[in-house]
Amino acid sequence: MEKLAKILVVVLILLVAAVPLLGQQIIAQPETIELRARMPENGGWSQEFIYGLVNVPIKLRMTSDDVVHSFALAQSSLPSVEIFPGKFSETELVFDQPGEYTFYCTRWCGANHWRMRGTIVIEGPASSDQPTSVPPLFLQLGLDLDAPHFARVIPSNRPESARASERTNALPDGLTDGENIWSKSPEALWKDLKADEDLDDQSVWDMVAWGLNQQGSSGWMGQGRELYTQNCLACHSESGRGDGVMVRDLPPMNHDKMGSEATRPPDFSDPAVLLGASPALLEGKIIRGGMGTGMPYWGNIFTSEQIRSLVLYLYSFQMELEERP
Ligand code: HEC
Ligand SMILES: [Cu+2]
Repeated sequence: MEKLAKILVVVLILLVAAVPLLGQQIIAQPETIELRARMPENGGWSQEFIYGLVNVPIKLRMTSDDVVHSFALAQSSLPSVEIFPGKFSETELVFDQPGEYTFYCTRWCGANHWRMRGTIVIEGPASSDQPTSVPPLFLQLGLDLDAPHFARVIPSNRPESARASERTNALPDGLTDGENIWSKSPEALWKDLKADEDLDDQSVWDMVAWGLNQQGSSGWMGQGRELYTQNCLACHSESGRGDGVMVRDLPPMNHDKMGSEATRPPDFSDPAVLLGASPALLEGKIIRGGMGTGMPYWGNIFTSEQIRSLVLYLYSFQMELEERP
């Protein structure tokens, strides 16, 4: 049994090693690559892998075999390119670093739309100034993303960041430490502050909202709203209740079996859901996705800053946050 596993592993490794080689031989140094877009049910992108070299331009000639799609390069500021049936759209890409770059469709072309993703593999020498990446906090903390996480302590009024702003000349320690805020659920942060500060419950909730608000970079709210509307609304819905058009026919979420079966998303309008979840946990879920549940993974699509904006935007279903100037 073990031997079989070993052989399998060897074969798999050989296969993995062979795939880039094969691809390279067939389409090394492409001048122009034709990329056909199709709904995932019809086969998805005609090429899931595109190979290229550092600093050699790749010209993509794209068309659709069914409905309107759109080509976007993940983690980049490149505007997406619409792809129409019967027409060709072109775009040219140049990469100055080797690596794997994700491309994806940004049009809701069907229930499996988010599976329309592919990889551009770039080979060649790395330039020296490549930034080193830090693993996201949920990995550092070893969080179980699928453990139930309902909050028991719920504010009687909506927490409001602006109300706490007046007090911020005397900040408790827990609110000046970004990692502390990012690793604790709002409920846990509230309990910590409540134990240390001689303040009424609502004032402490307002401080929690203020602390979260400080974690966004400038423009986070607009960015979060835009990303949510474009990528999350179809399932999580505008109200955050989790009854978007794509999931209406699915059974409601079962929080005890989170992350295992296809259900509707959790109800973000229920305070117990979000106030019991730390930013690190929500971030982890967005990066990793829901495994078997239909919650897509976004880790290779958005930058870490975009994901932060999304996390904070989710909390705004439960608190009054404000854009900092
Ligand atoms: C295709 C449907 C779908 C789309 C699109 C989708 N989600 Fe989800 N999401 C789900 C489902 C289903 C769950 C519940 C399953 C789970 O938690 O594993 C979920 C769970 C989550 C959770 C976990 C919440 C918790 O309390 O644990 C977060 C956070 C989340 N989604 C954020 C997002 C964001 C942000 C986007 C857009 C960038 C997004 N989702 C897009 C279906 C979707
Ligand atoms: Cu699509």
